[in-house]
Amino acid sequence: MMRRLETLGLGLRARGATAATSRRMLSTEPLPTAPVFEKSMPSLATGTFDWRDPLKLSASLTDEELAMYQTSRDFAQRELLPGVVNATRAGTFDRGIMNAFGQMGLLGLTVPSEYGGAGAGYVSYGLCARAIEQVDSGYRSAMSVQSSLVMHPISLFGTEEQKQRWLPQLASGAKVGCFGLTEPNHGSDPSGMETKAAWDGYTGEWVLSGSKTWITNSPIADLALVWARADADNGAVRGFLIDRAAVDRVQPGAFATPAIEGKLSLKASITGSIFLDGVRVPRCAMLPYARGLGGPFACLNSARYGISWGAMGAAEACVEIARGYTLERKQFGAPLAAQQLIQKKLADAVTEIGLGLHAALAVGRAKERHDFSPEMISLVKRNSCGKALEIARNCRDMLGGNGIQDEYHIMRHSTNLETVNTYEGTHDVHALILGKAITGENAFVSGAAYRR
Ligand code: TGC
Ligand code: FAD
Repeated sequence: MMRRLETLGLGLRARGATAATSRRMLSTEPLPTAPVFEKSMPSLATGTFDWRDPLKLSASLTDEELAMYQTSRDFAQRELLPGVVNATRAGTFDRGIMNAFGQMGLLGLTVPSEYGGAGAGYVSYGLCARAIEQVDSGYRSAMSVQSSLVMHPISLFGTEEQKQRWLPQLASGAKVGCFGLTEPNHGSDPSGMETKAAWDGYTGEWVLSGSKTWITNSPIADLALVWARADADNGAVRGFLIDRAAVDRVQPGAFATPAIEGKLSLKASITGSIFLDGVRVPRCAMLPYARGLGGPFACLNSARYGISWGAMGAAEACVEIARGYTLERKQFGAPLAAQQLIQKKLADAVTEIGLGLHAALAVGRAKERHDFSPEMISLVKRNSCGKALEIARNCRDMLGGNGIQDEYHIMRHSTNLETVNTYEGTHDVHALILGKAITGENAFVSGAAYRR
């Protein structure tokens, strides 16, 4: 075999030398001089690497979007960060934050300006969610429930009268809204909804009975958007705007919203139940243009999208803190940041944040082009929440014992992200939404198919 290769002129090359070298080794000719390169080749990598913006997200944003991000970030760091540790220790939400959001124009960012909104795009909305969640997921919750789950549906499904009445007050923070979909027996599967709206033809009112649980802002809400099955509409799911003050005037106690105690997550956010004991609301309280579960799910599309940015904001805050800490902290005679395992954790985190923010941006642009599907939103909501939770846990680990101290913030982000990974569709529910779209098979087993 070797002989055949040598006959073909390939033998020497097969042992690591070229035909030209082997000929030259036998010759007495002078060796050719090495070529002189006048200039070194220019590097094509002319950009610089910024670990805070590893994939140059800012280069894909407009000046207006960058300004909105910077302004909301400055606001969050200046006004929200100083009080968040004590608010979490006390388990309280400062109602004044809603007014501050209103003054900053952060409520109803995508709602048209004629109703008090900012008329901004979805990317701006996402960037603001990111900036607020860099401080606390609970503060982003308060902002996004009001914006995506109360103002957005009124704007999308409401009458002109409903818009005029509620949107400007919600935009300024003068009124607080909440969104009641989840029930004690129906969380991931709202199709089992038991809350009823009975039509009283004598008085021309809807009479609401049932209960909702785990409702952000319900204890302080002036307005509750409650989803219920309307008997006069073949049990279709419809949205009702409940004005707390109006109900309390004529039916004290019929509308109750006690706070849920004992939370170990989102402690700086207020969460409660809603109990409806024959609450009477006028005909005009129903959102006329939402019928079926598609109504609440359309609102969730907007809120879930915001979370895909927000969760990455929480992760960014954790990385910033962990990087600073490990640069300062010395063990075994060297900064922790000089150790390979620490660098790998930081590299993984910065990678996932860069990718996650770009994915959220892609969905935001698709939303702005009206070219998105709910599955795209499931993908980024699920990815951002799962990755942010893992990043927060790793960052907590990098701080060792100090990592469990609230003054270092990371443990608070980590416990908050447990909720963010659960609400608005759990991590696994979004996997099943994607699985259905990928395979065409529906993994949500219906009660009728279930046999003990
Ligand atoms: P399915 O049969 O698939 O759909 C029923 C109807 O709804 C429509 N639809 C959607 N429309 C718009 N956007 C979406 N994302 C939609 N998803 C479904 C669908 O087209 C259909 O319409 P139609 O006209 O044919 O009737 O419904 P299903 O019962 O099989 O649903 C399964 C599943 C898992 C998708 C759904 O139940 C789900 O998403 N579950 C998760 C529940 C959830 O996310 N709850 C959130 C509560 S609110 C909250 O957590 C706020 S936290 C706020 C904070 O503090 O930030
Ligand atoms: P369940 O549905 O009981 O799920 C329990 C577990 O089972 C989860 O791991 C889930 O992934 C898994 N599971 C469920 N179904 C399946 C399946 N088919 N296959 C495999 N696994 C499955 N709701 C509102 O309406 N408005 C609000 O403002 C609001 N704010 C919230 C604030 C906080 C702090 C929290 C914690 C929740 C809030 N929620 C709100 C409720 C939230 O949306 C629900 O908690 C969430 O949808 C999950 O429902 P569940 O808690 O009943 O869990």
